[in-house]
Amino acid sequence: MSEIIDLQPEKTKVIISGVSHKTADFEYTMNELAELARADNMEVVDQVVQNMDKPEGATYFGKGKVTEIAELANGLDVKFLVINDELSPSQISNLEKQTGLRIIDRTELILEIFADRAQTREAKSQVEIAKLQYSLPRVHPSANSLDQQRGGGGLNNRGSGETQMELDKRVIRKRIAELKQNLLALEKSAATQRERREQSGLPKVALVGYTNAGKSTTMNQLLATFDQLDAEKKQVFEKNMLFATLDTSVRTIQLPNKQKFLLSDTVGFVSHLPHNLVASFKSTLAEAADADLLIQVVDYADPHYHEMMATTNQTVQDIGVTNIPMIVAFNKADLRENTNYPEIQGNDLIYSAKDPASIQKLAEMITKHIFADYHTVELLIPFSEARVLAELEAHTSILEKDYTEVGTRVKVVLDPVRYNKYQGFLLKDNV
Ligand SMILES: Nc1nc2c(ncn2[C@@H]2O[C@H](COP(=O)(O)OP(=O)(O)OP(=O)(O)O)[C@@H](O)[C@H]2O)c(=O)[nH]1
Ligand SMILES: [Mg+2]
Repeated sequence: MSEIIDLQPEKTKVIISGVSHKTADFEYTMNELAELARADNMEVVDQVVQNMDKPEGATYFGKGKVTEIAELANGLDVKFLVINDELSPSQISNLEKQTGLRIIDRTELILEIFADRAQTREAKSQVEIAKLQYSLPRVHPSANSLDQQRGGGGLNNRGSGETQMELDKRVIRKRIAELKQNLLALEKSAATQRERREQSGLPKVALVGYTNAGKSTTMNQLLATFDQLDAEKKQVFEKNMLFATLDTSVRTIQLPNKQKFLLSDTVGFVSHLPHNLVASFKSTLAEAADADLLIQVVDYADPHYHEMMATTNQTVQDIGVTNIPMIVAFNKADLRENTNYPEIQGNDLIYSAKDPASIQKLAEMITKHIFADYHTVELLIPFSEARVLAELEAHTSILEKDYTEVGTRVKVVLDPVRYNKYQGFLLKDNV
């Protein structure tokens, strides 16, 4: 009999905890924290909540709670405590001393998941910068090390400890500078690619939304429906886990009427996304900031979809996106009871990314939005104006083309700028 080998790494047992300020979304953020912990290969064995107006300055939890947590962890043989907030460096070190537990705050947890998921050089550098920035104020003097725990560490040791700490910080700062330099080079080439796409004159549509909402699935289904030739090799990674996508992918989609647009899929959001991380990912998110239309994908089957939308809207604002029209696409309708789909409601769509009719509807809505001020016209281009024909062929959707005695007749879809530019060749307007 062959032996069964379990390749899953062992799960780390943790207790999750938080201070409830009696806000409505506390329970939701605690559930989300449990999900995040699971995404980082942890097993949540218990949960501790303290109700109070605001956390204690020195230890985050009150004195009694700290003792309670230490005893609970001891009884459950747990060595890690995950906390639903970003803590100050001194809160973390005080709590670690008083409980004997390793404290992981929300920010560190999210950074860990991102670090684990990052695949490309760009994503890896972005995450490393955010992690180093997080660690900078948390570098302890080495007096905090084993030596001191044993009761050693007089004045002299302390002095050398501080020197070591300064040294550590210098090394970290240097590494951050190095990574930023490398990123700059990568960003430049991403910006160049963006410019090249800009010159293509194609409208840009970006999928945004909470992690695991179905953005990548939506992109893949649009590709499979409208770009059958290359769909397979253009597919992006989709999976039932938090932060499946960390990089931006851009694909060209051609609709049956030959109109083309660029579709981008990017990193998903979560509430209280660490500030450093958002800053680091700004370049990755630039595709969204550049878009002509945003599609916010929402997991309509999740009872907390309202909070998820609020988080998404906030994050979109944080990355400096304003004034871009948005379609809210309520996904996973197949998992809800008594929900008709696909169904258009005003500017929004209720759909399932796994349902072909839904994907058709979504494509129609996209078309309506981005091609609203486009004109389908017939032009007659004299043979002497070969350059005009070349430009049309490169940058627009030509629906029909034939040759007459006086020139080339084309039926073509023009954006507003080109519509004005080629008035002189107009044969038939708005056909
Ligand atoms: N039942 C059902 N499942 C769906 C639907 N759309 C997506 N899913 C599933 O939801 C999970 C997450 O989908 P993704 O497309 O990876 O989600 P995402 O928004 O790209 O997530 P991140 O990359 O983490 O931000 C996958 O397991 C999908 O198969 C849907 O309409 N119905
Ligand atoms: Mg994705």
